[in-house]
Amino acid sequence: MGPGRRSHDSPGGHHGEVLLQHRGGTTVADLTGNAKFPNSPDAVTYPTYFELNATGDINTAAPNTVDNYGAQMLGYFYPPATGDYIFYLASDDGGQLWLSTDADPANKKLIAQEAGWSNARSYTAIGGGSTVEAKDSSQFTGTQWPTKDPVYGGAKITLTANRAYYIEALMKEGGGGDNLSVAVQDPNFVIDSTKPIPGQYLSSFDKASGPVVITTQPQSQTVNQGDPVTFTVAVDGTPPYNFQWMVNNSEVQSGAQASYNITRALATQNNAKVKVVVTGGQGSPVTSAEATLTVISDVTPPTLVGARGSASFNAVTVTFSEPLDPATANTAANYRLSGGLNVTAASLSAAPNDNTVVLTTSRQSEGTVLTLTVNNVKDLAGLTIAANSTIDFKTHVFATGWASYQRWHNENGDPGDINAFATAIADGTIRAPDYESAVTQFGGPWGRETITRRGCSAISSRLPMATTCSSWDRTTNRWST
Ligand SMILES: [Ca+2]
Ligand SMILES: [Ca+2]
Ligand SMILES: [Ca+2]
Repeated sequence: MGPGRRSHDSPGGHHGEVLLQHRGGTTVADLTGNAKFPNSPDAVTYPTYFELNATGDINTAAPNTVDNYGAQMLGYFYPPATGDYIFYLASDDGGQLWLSTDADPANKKLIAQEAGWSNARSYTAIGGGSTVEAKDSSQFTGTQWPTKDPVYGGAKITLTANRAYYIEALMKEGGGGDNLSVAVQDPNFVIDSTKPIPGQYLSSFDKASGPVVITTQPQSQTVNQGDPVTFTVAVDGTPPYNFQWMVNNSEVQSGAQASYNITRALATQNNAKVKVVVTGGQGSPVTSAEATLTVISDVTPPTLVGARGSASFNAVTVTFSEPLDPATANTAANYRLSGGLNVTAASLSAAPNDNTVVLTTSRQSEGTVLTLTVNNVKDLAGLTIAANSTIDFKTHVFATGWASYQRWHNENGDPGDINAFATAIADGTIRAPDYESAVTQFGGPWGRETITRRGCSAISSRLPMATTCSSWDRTTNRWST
């Protein structure tokens, strides 16, 4: 992070922040050791005071947001007067506060830390695992600041009025509550030290102070029908920014997002005009140039890609080459199975997995090759699969020595969330699992999922592992369904 990115000529009133979304750990080392750190954040925002996930009202502390992420807040602090300053850190979980002896990040010194967790804006108390002293720059004995406070044993931080000092706070959240904020006590008690530092004493790290300007215009793009497309703008000037995206002069998205994503381009969106009106912290709103979206029409009918049976012997998961029209995909009569089996229901998975259909069938025999024949199923462009398209697959078999293992994830990809499993089994609907494997003993890393009722019915093993699984049939050595 070289000094070339900064612009600290004057207080812009705002502070830059990067947010890194990743899993595992509660210490700052878990954040700084991540491959995305520091140059590939998942999100960047510009709160107007020194608090992560700021509500926008400095009188209201930030709420808990999510789990398993880390954050870095960085920018410049402008002291209102020359004299001694005390900085306070609060975070959940582990956090660090760094201040440079000047505007150069290379001269930053660790001046406070949170070893455990604290409630939001809890600058003079702790939650657990840390000490009040370590969160106070004047009392933190591990300080790297060159001048020590003779009374309290921490740092004696003497700053010069209106000069830019690089400041950086880091936080790593595991689970439960999450927050990060920094407060300051100034020599004349002008700033409220019980709240985060207001934006008027801060400026952002990577943006120049001044009226908003567009540095990169949205570009015209050509995509195939059904494909995603994203329009992006780059701006400079005093944050924060609001981006009002417009398609054919209609407002489609407003907020902090510098990009506008269309998950599936429609044929009717061919030749659409996309632009964005950007409002910054200073100056008048600026309107971008217009970009044109060109959509190439879909002329390819869907095809069969794969089919597989299930451990419950009453379902077949069918994969197609592209997303399908729900009406035709959900019609059971469009699917035919060999071997005298009936298809009683067809269920198209939700987007973005809507190229997958789960069929409910009459009882399948073990280890049998079946042929699935499909007719009348259409893609989103209305093109119909070739008549009597077929695919073969082999049904599951019971085998000793291992158990099939299936996992359902929540929408964040977190397999530890029991709610994802509850959703997967709700009302007896069969949703394709996010992960499947085989295990040699009962109970994997996500044991909560494998010991519940649905997990049992998905097990195809003769291992003696019944505990909560009352449906184990000792005569047939099968889980009854
Ligand atoms: Ca949390
Ligand atoms: Ca936490
Ligand atoms: Ca197609």
